[in-house]
Amino acid sequence: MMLDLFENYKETVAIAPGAVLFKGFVENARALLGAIGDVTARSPFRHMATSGGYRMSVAMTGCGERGWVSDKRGYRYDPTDPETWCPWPEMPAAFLQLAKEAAAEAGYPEFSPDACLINRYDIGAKLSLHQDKDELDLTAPVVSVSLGLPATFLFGGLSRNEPKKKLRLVHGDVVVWGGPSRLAYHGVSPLKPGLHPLLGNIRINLTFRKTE
Ligand code: MD3
Ligand code: FE
Repeated sequence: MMLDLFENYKETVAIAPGAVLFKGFVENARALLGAIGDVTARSPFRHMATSGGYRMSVAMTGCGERGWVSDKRGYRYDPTDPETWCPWPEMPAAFLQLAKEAAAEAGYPEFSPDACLINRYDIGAKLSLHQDKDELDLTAPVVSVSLGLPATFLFGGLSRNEPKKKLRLVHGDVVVWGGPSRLAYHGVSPLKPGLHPLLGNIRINLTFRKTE
């Protein structure tokens, strides 16, 4: 049937200088979901507090050498999960392979992430406009992987008030954020209700980083 052609539709879209979107890049979402299950069995999702003391609507966990931690003391990468007092779970091989493949395709063949932040969006969860600048090596890109329900992603410039582009990120999309886009302000609009065949009523985003 002709529709089979669209089953794993792939396309590369340049979104901004240094930022490239690979639509349909994820080929085995089930393997990623299994790996997410392994990680969250040891370091469960939790709602961290912002430095201002607010509960984040996005639930987070992580894996790899370090995890991103937020509390009243501020934001940082920590080798210990503050909830379990244990090291973060090891980065699953399927995670590392996907992140390296996408980075290489975008022109970063040396990219070797030491941390993966896992964000879970329930309906209504959002991520306010921010920059990712807690990593020491800002020449390394960030690789992001979208799974589950679609999200409206906001993408601005190097200062908070520059005009923002809206981008719809759907299940299977992978974005490599490098070069001038690495320090761009970005955020995610409140997740709209829906039901994804594999993930149900959530969105999961993986972000791979080189933190040191
Ligand atoms: C652009 N996550 O975890 S992914 C984050 O969908 C974060 O969960 C969002 O922003 C999410 O920090 C957005 C896209 C993304 C991730 C990191 C970036 C875009 C980025 C870092 C620099 C520039
Ligand atoms: Fe971010």
